[in-house]
Amino acid sequence: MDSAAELLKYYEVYETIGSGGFAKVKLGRHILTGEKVAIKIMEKKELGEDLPRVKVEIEAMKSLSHQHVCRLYHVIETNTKIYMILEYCPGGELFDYIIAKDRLSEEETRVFFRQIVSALAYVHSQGYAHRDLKPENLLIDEDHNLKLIDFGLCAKPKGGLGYELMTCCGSPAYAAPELIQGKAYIGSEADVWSMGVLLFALLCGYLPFDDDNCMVLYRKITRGSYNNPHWLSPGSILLLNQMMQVHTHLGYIDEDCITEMSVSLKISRQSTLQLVNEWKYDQTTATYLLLLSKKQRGKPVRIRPQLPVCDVMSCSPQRLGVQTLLFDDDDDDAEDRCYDDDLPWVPLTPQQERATCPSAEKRRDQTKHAPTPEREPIAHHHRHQERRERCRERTNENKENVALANKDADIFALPAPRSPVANRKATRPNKRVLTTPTRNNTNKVGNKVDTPQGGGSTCKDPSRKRLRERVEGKEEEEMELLAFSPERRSRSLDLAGASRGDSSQKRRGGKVFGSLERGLDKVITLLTPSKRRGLRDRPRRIKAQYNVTLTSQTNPDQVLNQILSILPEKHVDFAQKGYTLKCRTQIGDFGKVTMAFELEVCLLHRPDVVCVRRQRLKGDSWVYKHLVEDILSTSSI
Ligand code: 6BF
Repeated sequence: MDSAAELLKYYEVYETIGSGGFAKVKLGRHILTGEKVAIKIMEKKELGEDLPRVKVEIEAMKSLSHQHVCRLYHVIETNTKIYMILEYCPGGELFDYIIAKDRLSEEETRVFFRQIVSALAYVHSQGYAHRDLKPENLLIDEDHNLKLIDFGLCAKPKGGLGYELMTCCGSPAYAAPELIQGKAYIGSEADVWSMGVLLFALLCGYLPFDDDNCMVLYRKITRGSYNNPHWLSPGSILLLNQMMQVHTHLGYIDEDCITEMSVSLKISRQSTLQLVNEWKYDQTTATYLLLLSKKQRGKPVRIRPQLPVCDVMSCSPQRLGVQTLLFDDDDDDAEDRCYDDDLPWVPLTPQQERATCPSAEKRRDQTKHAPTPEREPIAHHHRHQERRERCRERTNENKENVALANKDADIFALPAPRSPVANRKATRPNKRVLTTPTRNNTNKVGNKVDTPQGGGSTCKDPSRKRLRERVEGKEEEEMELLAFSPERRSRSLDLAGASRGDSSQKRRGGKVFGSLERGLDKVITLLTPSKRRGLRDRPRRIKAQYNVTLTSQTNPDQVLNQILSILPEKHVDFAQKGYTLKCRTQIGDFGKVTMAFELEVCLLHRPDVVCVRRQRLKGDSWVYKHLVEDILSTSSI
């Protein structure tokens, strides 16, 4: 029987709502119940090597049942096609929701992020790792709840989730360092990293690690360097920092703690590391874990100098074990410690200095990199002097900071060093660097605060911000390749190239889509307004939705014409159906369509103005965001 006939026995099929690498998703209705569904349609012939991925997705979704995981209802397999009937999420992608709002408040982020965490905790508890977490893979249902989709890249390691995986997958911007480095990794840990990136995207409206050059992006991710915009609360900063932890070469033991301990113990870092790695649950273990705990609560990673009073109290090193190590109960005594020149001088690590004196950190700017294992070679007396000054500043500023950080302290549990998974986790000091804020003013303001020093690639000017490519469908699998192959990336995805006029596609006499391959339903001739009226007399009246851009105009034809005149400039091919423009960009790569979206001029109910409804059908979300922003802002509507 014909494939479609089999589907049509049970479902009414409506318009396409999206297409990925090898699947098309259509709206549908289950005939028996009348309920709406999403129908994912895959052509077996086109699947080729991706067929196993579809099987993986189906098997995973069959065994998952959770309020924030998209439900699979029905699988129809015919000779030529596979249909997956899935839960209907009319709110569309979380991605579009974020960009429509520029960014979300912490309150709204909290609601969504809890749902994401609960979905992932469940998925992990079932032995799966998702491996492609991004806001495009979270849909919003009719109750405004999130549903996780796209399990095509998920993995279920045979020995359980603690076992390492090797396949490099997902979208580079959301991928954990160990993943893009091609190392073995723990799937659930990689998901936690991606959740950190996702959380950042929710709170900021742009990506923490972004660059047009794959190698630069790769370096940013492996360093774990990103900028914290000024609007993030200390709690958010801390949480993000915890989620985007880079493994270090020290075998996933925290470098700062080791540095601090090695100085205090007066032994090499290597020896310190060996001692810690014995996990004897002795003084060394306790020191390490307590230092780590301090760090995780946003306190300086610091061992107290040995106080002379110890000798009086017979707290000899022997009695206490490896070495007498006294800890700060809190940081209240910081000032005393700083000014007490009689005490043995314990130098501060660069990280400690930052943690101790936020103002010093601000001067340095907010760009932070991986910790340097060695201490800074600054002359002793000079440092001493500097330290005094910093401590003076600190008494004014740091208490407040620590107090803020402490509010969130109990979110973070100490890692259990014995468990193989936790053993791999290293904590690192705050690190963040260059971000690429969007055009909105708030972000610009934020960017001023985040004056990066070293990297030089922060784009203050949004037009300079080049766009991230879609790594979707088949390309997702080749992520490793993409990460190392800038040429390939620019060949298929160079938007700037297209706007320079590299595209060979030229529009003539109003005909659109010219020789573009089959794809959008029909080639439509640009119609004059009078003919257009025949198709649709007047624009649709709609209610305000988040994928709608309001204009200040009242004449829809004028708005339409403004958009029509700008599209060729932006090298966007389009077909017109009444007040709807079906748009595509075709960039370089042998006529490959890299993006498809719709713009529809509509009338809003209240206020009575013209608006433009946008809908992305295909292509990288961030590229789409910038292109549509560009079109609508240049159209002067
Ligand atoms: C599982 C993949 C899925 O979709 C949008 C709507 C309705 C339902 C939004 C616009 C009508 C209703 C006007 C990929 C491209 C969108 C999502 C696509 C993948 N796996 C779905 C489920 C989609 C799924 C479930 N519901 N929907 C959906 C989306 N619209 N208004 N981007």
